Amino acid sequence: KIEKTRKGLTLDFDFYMYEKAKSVNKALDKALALDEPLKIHESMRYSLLAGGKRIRPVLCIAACELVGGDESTAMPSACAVEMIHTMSLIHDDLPCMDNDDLRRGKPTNHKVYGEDVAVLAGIGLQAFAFEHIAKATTGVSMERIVSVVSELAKASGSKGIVGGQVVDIDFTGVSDVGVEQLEYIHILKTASLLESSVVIGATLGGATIEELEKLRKFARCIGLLFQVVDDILDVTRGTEELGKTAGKDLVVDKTTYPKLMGLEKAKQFAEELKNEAIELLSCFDQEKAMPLISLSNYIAHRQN
Ligand code: GRG
Repeated sequence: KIEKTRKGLTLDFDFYMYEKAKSVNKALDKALALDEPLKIHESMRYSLLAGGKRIRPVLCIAACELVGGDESTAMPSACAVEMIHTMSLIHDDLPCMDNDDLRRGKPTNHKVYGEDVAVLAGIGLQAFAFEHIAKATTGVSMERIVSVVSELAKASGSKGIVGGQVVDIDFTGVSDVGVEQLEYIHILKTASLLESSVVIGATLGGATIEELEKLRKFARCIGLLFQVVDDILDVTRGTEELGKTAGKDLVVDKTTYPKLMGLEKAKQFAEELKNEAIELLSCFDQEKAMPLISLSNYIAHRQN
């Protein structure tokens, strides 16, 4: 698909995404070798290399390139962001969380390796993410690397995905969750890692404080947009309120944007978030901003 901006600039987005995801997959495969002890590395690699859209690492690389950095400078952190994302998916699928049997079309990690190994694979991925940033990042000042580590640690902790998950669990089954509470959950649970992917890429690329501020706002918009679209897709795919797992006997009582505001208003909200995100990029060179503009459109209109 050829993406065109208001100013008539174009980008072959499918090709862009394909090429970037290919580079990320290659880097992930190389970063996490099948080493001793074999079982844990096999389990970590099983989920890390199981496919996935690779949106977070591509956002990280695109933000780095937008402010003048190279793909290679962002790659170790782009891989780290995907490792944290994979860790959260492994743990999200566990019997004590969502109890899912399938992820990315394959049996979940605990179904293949057992619950004990799956928990450890998540922890192993989290630790390795930070080791990889520290060991493999080159050509960036220590100050910026420390800032990247701090950004990713925050996004994966109690003020990020862990916090979002805990509040989400607390609200499961509660019938009067409001839009503000829903937004709070999703900013932590989903948007924080997407936001940090962009901020980390821009930090590594040498962004100024002003550029970082703009890009953080942009990323928060697309982070929330990602979740609103996820909720809309649940309705349009007909999976809302149904456990995604065949063997699951519980009906998940989950508050979503379409449930709170209706499908049409949720779609309208998604469109507003996308427009706001793209507007926040207007201060950048529009040709260089094309990948992030196209990624915003992709997140808004994705079908999976
Ligand atoms: C132990 C640090 C730690 C965290 C675990 C389980 C948990 C705490 C948090 C859950 C976080 C979670 C699974 C959020 C949902 C995010 C989301 C919308 C995932 C789907 O992302 P996609 O569509 O997936 O990018 P692919 O498969 O394409 O990568």
